[in-house]
Amino acid sequence: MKSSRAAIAWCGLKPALFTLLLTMSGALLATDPPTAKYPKYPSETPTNFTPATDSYDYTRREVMIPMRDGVKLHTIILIPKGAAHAGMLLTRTPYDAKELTTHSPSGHLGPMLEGYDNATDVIIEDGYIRVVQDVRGKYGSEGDYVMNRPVHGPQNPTPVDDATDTYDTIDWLVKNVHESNGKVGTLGISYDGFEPLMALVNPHPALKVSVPMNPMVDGWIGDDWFHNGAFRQQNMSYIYEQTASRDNTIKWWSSYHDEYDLFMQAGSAGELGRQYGMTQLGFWNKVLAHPAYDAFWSDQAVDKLLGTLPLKVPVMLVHSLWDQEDSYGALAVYRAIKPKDSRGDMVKLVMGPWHHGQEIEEASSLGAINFGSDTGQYFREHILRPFLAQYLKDGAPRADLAPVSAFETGTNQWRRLDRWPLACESDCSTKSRPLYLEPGQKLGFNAPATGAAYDEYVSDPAHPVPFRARPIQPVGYDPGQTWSQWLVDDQREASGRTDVLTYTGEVLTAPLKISGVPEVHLAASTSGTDSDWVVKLIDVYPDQVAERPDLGGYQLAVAMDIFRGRYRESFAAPKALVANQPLAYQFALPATNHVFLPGHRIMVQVQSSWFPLYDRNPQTFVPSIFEAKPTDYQKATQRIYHSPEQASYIALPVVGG
Ligand code: PG9
Repeated sequence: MKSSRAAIAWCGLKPALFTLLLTMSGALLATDPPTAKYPKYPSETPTNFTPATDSYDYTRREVMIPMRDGVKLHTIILIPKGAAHAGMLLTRTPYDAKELTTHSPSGHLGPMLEGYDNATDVIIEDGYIRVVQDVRGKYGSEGDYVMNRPVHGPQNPTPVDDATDTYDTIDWLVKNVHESNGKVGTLGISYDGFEPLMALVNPHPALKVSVPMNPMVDGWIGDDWFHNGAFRQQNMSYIYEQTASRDNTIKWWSSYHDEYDLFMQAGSAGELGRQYGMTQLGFWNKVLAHPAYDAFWSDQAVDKLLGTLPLKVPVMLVHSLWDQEDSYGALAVYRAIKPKDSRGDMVKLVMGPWHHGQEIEEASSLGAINFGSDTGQYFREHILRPFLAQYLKDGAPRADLAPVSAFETGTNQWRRLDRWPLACESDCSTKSRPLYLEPGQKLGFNAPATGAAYDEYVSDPAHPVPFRARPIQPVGYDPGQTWSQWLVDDQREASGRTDVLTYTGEVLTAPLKISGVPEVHLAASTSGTDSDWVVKLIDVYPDQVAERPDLGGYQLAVAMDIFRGRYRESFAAPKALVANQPLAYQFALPATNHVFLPGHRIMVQVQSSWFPLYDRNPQTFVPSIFEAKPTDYQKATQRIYHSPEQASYIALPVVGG
């Protein structure tokens, strides 16, 4: 220690600087690393490994395609060996192009593609060149990620969006993939279904067909983020993982087996977001800043956007009748663009008895419900395949498809329809018939004449109604997870609760067919100043079903949704409810194409929470429910009226009624 002090004095240096110099010099004079004295033991991993792919039945190219602003997008191109003049099928995705094209690594293209977002049988059978691209800002692509990037305009000041990126990608593909015939189709599910819609905005001339399946269209009205203003808080994990990192390596976590407990302990969704540090995430902050349907959401509504544009590319919209994620988008776009189809063959609609995206999977059943045939395989082979071929395969015939191919649940039959919701092969009428809630918790087509004016229940935010049986699983598709089936869960779980009103009709003696959008008309009051209303239209199976004992008395929801009361006058301008005053609420349920069979009953359930999928309504009006405080959450007495003066009913789209 003394000598070092002398050394410091001699150098006239400050001690810290002296120590630093000593350390650095030591590093420079250091002997070889310790391993140098060991014998050489070469790594068994080469610096570069080149896969031997001569036996493969496809070639794989990974390219970085430059966009007009210079950003390059990671694109995987899978070309069947010997392909010539082949059509190209493009999917753009925020879910990892590499993962979507290596589901089961193989020398055969089929196993590589078998999995999410590939209609593999169609791709292989018709020899398409498969192109899958990471969207801007995700995984292998450069650039900045913006959730469902709005098109250039009030919500996006840059000159680039998913429409321009699709255009530039197609332009590069037709110039650089010489095995192709210069024709490109685009298809995809969910977010990947949003992309084929973006492709329709100023489409590239080489884009010959677009197949948006279960597309994200309006995140506030009825797709992934809100339904009629009620926030789908279980999707917070998706927002977290999708935006916390470019490659989704920052994973959500939970310290609860039951998601009901996770969300209850937090109180509000805003508080849970704070617990998870989500205010670091741009999209989450935008959600917090826009709880109502303001321009942030309405400017991004893809159906509204496409409704202002000319229709230049044939489109097949694919909708799932039990879509647990995007039950709104496909039909909203259909309503917006069908009127533009002057030729009558540019817009096709397909509706199947599927969960979100089940059309590319085995689909002979969903949960406990069987459909008598593999409806997914039927769709791919007899609807999707000929439709794509007509536009992408040189010399292919015109597809023999009806404007609408709709599976009729209940009877389990595919129907060829001229338009939606006209629900017959012939020109039969679809007439709206009011199905009234009646005293004694009955249901019928006759307006209530006498009896009690209302039924009531207590809605307690401390004990919200679970949207399915607990323990509640997270949103997800991992083995053992049944998120995709929750819309067909047996609703008996709820019908026995005192905070759920259940109205049941008589046993049907003849089939009753509905085809279209059931519309809720509630006369309801709350002792609070805000309230959610959940309405379910249910097919009740006979008390005993000989061939399926497990379906005895099953309560199968054919359409159900939630409406946040503060928006009853305006989605953009929430307003406190007048306590204890019967008020009118009107909202659409998801589309149906269903036959209630003889021996079945119709049921309607009404409740005021659907937890934890949707955040709780404090039932006290606050500026933003994201910021509700524990003391804001108050019990409320809810009344559903069914008097001649204050009738509640569902306008059913009855066919041939
Ligand atoms: N529509 C699906 C989704 C989006 C956002 C949250 C959760 C699910 C999807 O793109 O898979």
